[in-house]
Amino acid sequence: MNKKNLLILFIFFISCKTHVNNEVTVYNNDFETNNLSNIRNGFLEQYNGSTVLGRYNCNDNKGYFNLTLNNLPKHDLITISFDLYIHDSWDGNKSAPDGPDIWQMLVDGNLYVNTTFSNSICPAGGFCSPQSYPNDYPNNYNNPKTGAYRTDLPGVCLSAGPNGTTQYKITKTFRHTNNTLLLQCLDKLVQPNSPDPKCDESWSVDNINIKAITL
Ligand SMILES: [Ca+2]
Ligand SMILES: [Ca+2]
Repeated sequence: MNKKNLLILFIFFISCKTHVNNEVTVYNNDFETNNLSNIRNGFLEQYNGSTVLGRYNCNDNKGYFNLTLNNLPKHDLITISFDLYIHDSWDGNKSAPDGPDIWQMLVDGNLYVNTTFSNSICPAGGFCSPQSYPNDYPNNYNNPKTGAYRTDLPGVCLSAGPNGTTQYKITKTFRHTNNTLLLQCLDKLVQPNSPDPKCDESWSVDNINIKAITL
């Protein structure tokens, strides 16, 4: 490396000084020990060989969970990540009586995800119900399962048909300095013509990890 390149490299390192200084995991839960501490409206179920938080549907068990963290260390940013499983026949942006099938994530009352998911099967050349994810609802029309991590997972309810389960990796990093944090995940699922709404469409969460970051 010549002197000029060395100087450029040196300047690069100096200018990166404001990057992450410290990163602490303040919450981590794969639910395998049935730990529901800090969680309101928590339910556990086995899915695909793992214990998951869920399943939820607002027409069955209120369709939400709240996770509260107290006494967080001093921090500038928070990163929240988890697996979100969208089970069975979600209808995305469809209107009543099938949808819209909305899912939201809030932190301290602020909306970070406000979207719809569709597990519709697309016939060749035919219509299949679009979803908003990875964008916000309304005004976004993406193909079913856009942005998914896995699309080959089994459904939960046989009566919901062959729609299966779609796995998404949700990750959000945002400015946050309070020493408490309230994470809320919830659905506004619509399917009044189903005798068993939670079997028709539901969701669950696994591997929640929350990091507090100082700059
Ligand atoms: Ca698990
Ligand atoms: Ca629906």
